[in-house]
Amino acid sequence: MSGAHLNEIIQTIQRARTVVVATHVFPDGDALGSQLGLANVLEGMGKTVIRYSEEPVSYLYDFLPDCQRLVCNPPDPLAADCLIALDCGDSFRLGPRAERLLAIRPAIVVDHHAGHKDFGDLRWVDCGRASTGEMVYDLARALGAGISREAADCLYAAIVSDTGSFKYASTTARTFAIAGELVALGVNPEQVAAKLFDNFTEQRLHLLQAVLATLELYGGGKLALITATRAMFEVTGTEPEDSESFINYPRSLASVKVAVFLKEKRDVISVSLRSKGNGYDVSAVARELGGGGHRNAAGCKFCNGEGLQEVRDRIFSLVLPMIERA
Ligand SMILES: [Mn+2]
Repeated sequence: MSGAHLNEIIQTIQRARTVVVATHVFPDGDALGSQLGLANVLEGMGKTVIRYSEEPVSYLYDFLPDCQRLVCNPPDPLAADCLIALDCGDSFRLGPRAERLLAIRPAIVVDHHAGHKDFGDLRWVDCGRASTGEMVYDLARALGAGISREAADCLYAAIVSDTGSFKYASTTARTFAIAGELVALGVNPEQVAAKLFDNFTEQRLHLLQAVLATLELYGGGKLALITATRAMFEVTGTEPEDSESFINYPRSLASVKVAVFLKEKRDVISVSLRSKGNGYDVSAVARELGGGGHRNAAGCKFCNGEGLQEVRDRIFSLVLPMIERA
């Protein structure tokens, strides 16, 4: 375990009495698992912990221990001894109240995003790590803290989420070693996987049916596109969060190198990008369009009234040349 400010991070956390733990907006399994897991670890060390989240947690993750303890109001910056921002590649990912959160000093940043843009006072950023959950595990060990069953469940869910169930190229021997230690602490992998993946409602399956019917292939089968329109959400009585993980279906095609999922939400079109292997860096595509992420999993948003066709064309103008180059 190494990092520019790691020793200072450990000393700062050890000294702190009140800690605010935050993560990125629209939090995924790694974000929430890391946040709730670390919060639990810190409470185990006798600290007062404030779990900040911009919005209430999605039903997809409400099985995570202590998620009902997330609060939507940032505390008075003077009332906390430090902030820990987890899984945020950029300060704006902390949400509209990032500035107020970052007024809590020192601000500690733990992250693994490619193209991470430095912010905060003390940083541990390692793009070679498969998940922030993995880094939180190492941080807990470096703090000499105990890891409860609840914290272990959170960190395991974080790791499974960000490695695509140990499938992505970012998965290392260290990832498995940490997952193994979490299982030794009592995590039941079948239970966590069931909560994360076998959690569909009937409406959500109907949404999947409609979305998969939009499948289109380009670039000799290397590029797959699926689309979820506003009408599909309305007809099936679902919300955009119900389309979480649908991107894995086009990605599952043997010929596909890059999968693209366009989601038409109320006034935004969000784009999920997935790729396989080292030759297709979708985080570069996302960054070019104002988003971010990892080499094999990234995303961006279009908020200026662009139509689906226009968004598709902009994505393809970057992805198709990448496919031809590889
Ligand atoms: Mn992550």
